[in-house]
Amino acid sequence: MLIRRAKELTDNDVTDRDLYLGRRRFLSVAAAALGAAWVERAAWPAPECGESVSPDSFGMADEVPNSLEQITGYNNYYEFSTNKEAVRILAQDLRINPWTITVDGEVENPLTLDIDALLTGFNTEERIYRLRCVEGWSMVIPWQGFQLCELLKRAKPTSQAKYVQFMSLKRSSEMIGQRQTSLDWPYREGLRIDEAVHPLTLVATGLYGESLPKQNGAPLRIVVPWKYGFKSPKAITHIRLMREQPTTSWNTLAPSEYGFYANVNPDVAHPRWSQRRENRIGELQKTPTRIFNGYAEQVAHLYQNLDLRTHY
Ligand SMILES: Nc1nc2c(c(=O)[nH]1)N[C@H]1C(S)=C(S)[C@@H](COP(=O)(O)O)O[C@H]1N2
Ligand SMILES: [Mo]
Repeated sequence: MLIRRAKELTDNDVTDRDLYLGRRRFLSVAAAALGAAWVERAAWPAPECGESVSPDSFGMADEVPNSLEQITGYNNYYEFSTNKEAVRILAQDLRINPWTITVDGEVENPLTLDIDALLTGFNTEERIYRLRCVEGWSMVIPWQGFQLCELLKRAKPTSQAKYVQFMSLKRSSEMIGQRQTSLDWPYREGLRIDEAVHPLTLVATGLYGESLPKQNGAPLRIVVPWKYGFKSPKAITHIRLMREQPTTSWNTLAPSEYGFYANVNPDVAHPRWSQRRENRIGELQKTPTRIFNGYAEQVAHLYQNLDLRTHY
């Protein structure tokens, strides 16, 4: 296992970590190994932006993915329907080619890429992530994708860029759920910039080795595995770097139920139900929900100065 505390490092660990990080980088990190900050970082050797992650890192190899049938047959996608079983059929009406994505706002280099550039121009890898819906169900999904930081880097965020807003497609001719006012369209989400450039934050372009199914957000969606599923917007067309915290669809609809942070947290109940346990799709017994959806080693340091009860 790669996840160990600095004070427990042995020669074997050093070899593992050395291989993982590359010798030069390991030496420079080791040289800076002083105090609590190091223990924090040593918990998980975060890769550089665009550097791939070893498959046994953050428990990826331990999780058994849900079946393709489960992942593509039970979906939240309000643009099509609030009925999770109907989405797989209704979403097939969406035309996903041509498709462009624009990155603008607080950037030096605003850009618009078409889907082919996105599918070929980045460091795509497999990431097996848990997905925990705020409603209390969860799955394990083997995504293909690349780190969002890679895309943001190309746009060169300015020093004023503190937040990132995502906008999904608005096209009610094909997205028939948009004829309903269940949410204000387009679907909008957002992250703090340090969350957005975290190496776990993915632009997903496929799953199970195939291009992304339409019901899962084709041609591309964001995946933020330590947050409730609604923070992982599908079918995005626009990313805007911002100075202020962006408004988001679910938070606008019901601020007391869906916070901006929405970190998975068994200790903070939803106003209408407990978040202590979850129903892993396909399993009979409920399973305990984990803080940050099991990714605390990787992300807890982002929230050191935040009260997770008020910033839910
Ligand atoms: N554009 C858009 N993105 C969305 C949603 C949605 O309704 N519209 N639902 C969210 C919710 S609530 C969840 S749980 C996940 C579900 O992702 P999946 O269907 O791929 O499992 O997508 C999220 N992304
Ligand atoms: Mo969800």
